Amino acid sequence: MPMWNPEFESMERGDLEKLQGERLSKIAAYTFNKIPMYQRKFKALGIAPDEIKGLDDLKRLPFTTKQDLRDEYPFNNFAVPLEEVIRLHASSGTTGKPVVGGYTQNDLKLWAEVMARTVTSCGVTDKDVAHNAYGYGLFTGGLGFHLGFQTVGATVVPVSGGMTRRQIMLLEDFGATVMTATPSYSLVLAEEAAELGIDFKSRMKVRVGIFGAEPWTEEMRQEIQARLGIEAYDIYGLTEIIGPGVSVECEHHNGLHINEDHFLAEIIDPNTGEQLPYGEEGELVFTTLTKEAMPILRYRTRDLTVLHAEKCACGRTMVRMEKIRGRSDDMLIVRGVNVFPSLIEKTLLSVEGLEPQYQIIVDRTQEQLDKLEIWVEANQRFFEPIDTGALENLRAATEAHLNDALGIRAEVKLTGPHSIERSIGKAKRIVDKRDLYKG
Ligand code: DLL
Repeated sequence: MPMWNPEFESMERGDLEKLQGERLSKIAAYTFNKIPMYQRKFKALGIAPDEIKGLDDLKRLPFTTKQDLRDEYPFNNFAVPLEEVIRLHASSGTTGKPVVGGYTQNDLKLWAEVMARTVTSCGVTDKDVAHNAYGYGLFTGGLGFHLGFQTVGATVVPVSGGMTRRQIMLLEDFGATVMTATPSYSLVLAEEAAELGIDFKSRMKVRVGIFGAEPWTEEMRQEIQARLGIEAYDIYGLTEIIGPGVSVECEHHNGLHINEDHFLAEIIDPNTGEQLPYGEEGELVFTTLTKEAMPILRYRTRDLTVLHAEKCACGRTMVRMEKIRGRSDDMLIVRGVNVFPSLIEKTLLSVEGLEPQYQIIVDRTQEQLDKLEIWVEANQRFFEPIDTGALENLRAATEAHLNDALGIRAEVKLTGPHSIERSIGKAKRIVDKRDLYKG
């Protein structure tokens, strides 16, 4: 499969590291000179920007957290005056103030470049019709993909999220060959098609799906590929760094290549902040090397993964990150036991008779004990007519599987088709009612 920019995407690692080192020393000086927050951080650590000479000095630089950005809300962490900022985006943050992203003309050119690399990596060309169901608006998904498709010359359909029934019509009538959405919304589209009596696999021309913006397991990929009859690619990104375009899979699906000439990645131990070597799991941290409006040093994403630096069979030399394993702040602690939502998803998808629609509910009983409930939809066939015996067997089997996998007791509630709320963007899979009791 071709690359959009082989000069950089398959650069010798030695040359790449040299380039990264030069860019790092420039961006350290730039952030220090332009952003008061970084001036304070450098001073607190007792370092001067001219001490940052290359990649080896990365670990001396200060971290940036989401809270740091909130403290500078909305524009205090911008390195340029607002006249030079030509676009704003914001994260969907459900609590408190959102994180803002600002872009200069050059930042939008950079975004177009990394998104063109991204869609090319998934096999998209100017011959494709791209149905873009990521939300357009403050969320970076819609407009980020729009820029990428436009840059490679694909025919982009800026449908955004929602009006699912109409999307099915447009997917068919416009002959989309590529679709983009959150993985959970791709299943909503599949479900709506089925309800309309349309066999997605045979009626639609869609060949490729590019899915991200929320965690999804390998099992979920298999489920989506089987239901839609497409090849599904994982894409990762975040508002703080640029939006989508940070990393994406290639045709080998063995990790997501990071656009490392622009976004320098490291893995740290989330408890100590120490850098970890390639191959070890930890928190993903990014430094932007070329951004103008909102350069960021060592941003702590809270996303957990592993980096691999061996060259990929596709020819790209950029490091690969494994599929995100979870977020350090998403991990549930139930009765003192760590529970990863991704493990729940994996387990549920391995049980025949369940649908890929679930919600995890954590609550506290009167005895102050944590209670873990998993609501999951059972296949329609159990309800026409309702077969309570079979449902009870399925429930018990699911509970046994979960208890084995998690090591603690989870109560399973099987629900009927469509009973769990569908989302057009990021799915809300976890409801932690214990939050209600916090002061
Ligand atoms: O979700 C940007 C994006 C748009 C990525 C479209 C991919 C496609 P935010 O709204 O700022 O930005 O959310 C960023 O979402 O820190 C991860 O926790 C999560 N996330 C994003 N992509 C993935 C993925 C966009 N492929 C946060 N797998 C990140 C798992 C993901 N989690």
